[in-house]
Amino acid sequence: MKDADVQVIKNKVKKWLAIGFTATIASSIFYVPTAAAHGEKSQAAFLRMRTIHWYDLKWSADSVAINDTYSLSGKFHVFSEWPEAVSLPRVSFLNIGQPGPVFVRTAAYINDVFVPRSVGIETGGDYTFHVDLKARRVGEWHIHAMMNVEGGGPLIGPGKWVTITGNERDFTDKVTTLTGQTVDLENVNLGTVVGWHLFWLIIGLSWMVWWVRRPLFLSRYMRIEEGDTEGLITEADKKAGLAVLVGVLVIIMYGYKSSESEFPITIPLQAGLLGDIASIEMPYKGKVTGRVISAGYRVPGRTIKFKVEITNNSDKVLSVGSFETGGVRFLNSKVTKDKYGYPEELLAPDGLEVSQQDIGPGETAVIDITGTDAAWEVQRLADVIYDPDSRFGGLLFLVDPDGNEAIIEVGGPLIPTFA
Ligand SMILES: [Cu+2]
Repeated sequence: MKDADVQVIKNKVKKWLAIGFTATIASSIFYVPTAAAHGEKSQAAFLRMRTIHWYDLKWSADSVAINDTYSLSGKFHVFSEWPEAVSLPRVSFLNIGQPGPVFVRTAAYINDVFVPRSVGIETGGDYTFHVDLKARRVGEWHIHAMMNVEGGGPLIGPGKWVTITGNERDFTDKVTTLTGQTVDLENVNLGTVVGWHLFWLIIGLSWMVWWVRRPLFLSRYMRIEEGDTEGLITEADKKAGLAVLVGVLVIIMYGYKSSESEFPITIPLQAGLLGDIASIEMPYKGKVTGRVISAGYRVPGRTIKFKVEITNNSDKVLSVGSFETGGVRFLNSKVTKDKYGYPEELLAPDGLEVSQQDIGPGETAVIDITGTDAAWEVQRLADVIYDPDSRFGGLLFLVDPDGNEAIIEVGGPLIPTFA
């Protein structure tokens, strides 16, 4: 290569380094992080639409004080046509999506079964859940329902903002053990942990200081090289070594004995799968069926459309009330109103259009259903165009005159149109 060529390359490298450097500095100055999305938007749309459907969600308050109880409850449906990319939910953990323990979880239930451990849930089933939390950190937090599936990862449900007020120092997390003591989990045995670690650290450091106070490397190295090791380890060193050896063993034994006598009753960590939980019996089960004939969405666009054949074998008139997918709820405002203050960014109060609203007893109807809202785009469900499996899944809620809901699972190939 000629010198001139080398110079050109060098200049190019310099130029790109300068651009990269400027961009890095600029982005770190101008980038103001906002906590708007919390992981779910970046997940593949088809995964969000075909795994867990959360509904009837109730966040108990908009604002709570430190130490107050707050709860998130509702139901979830495990989609039948579970995607291959996620292991079946045989080992699942009901979690809460929050930025660290801003709340502590005091209890969690699926179908009234206490679930501090993982459980198995069945595809196609519906479950109720309830998580009790206790406010711990002051601030505004976005709290999500969430299911962790082994071999699949986090399946994040809808999140809602809640404010915690008060004084963080007042936070306590008291539990009473089976031995009758009441302890505060926030700081239980913290002094003991810190004390023992400091103690051993000091012993270790003292042992080093004992040696380091004399010239350490070069002089000792040279004397060993010359074979003149006389006096490198003195009688006092040997005594100190023996004292430390015996002392350490004695202190370990003492520590063991004293903690044994202070805590005579201890148990190993309680772990293991809690087994499968049976799903709840749903009203209208087996009496109402739906079959998607075709489905599509426009790119770019904010609309999902599908044609579904619904058969109503019940003895009531059923009206199409809402459609839910990936946490976004499209409501037919003539039938369904939001009851519990669903997160605004996920709610389309008037986003559902139907070609036929009511289905009489014994009737089979083919209905065109259109869900339109910015949420389809903002929640990046429209990004299903980038997914390797262009299929959707969702729940269609039909309402009888008494307000009971028949829930139909809908899903199938979702074909984009570009015109
Ligand atoms: Cu969030």
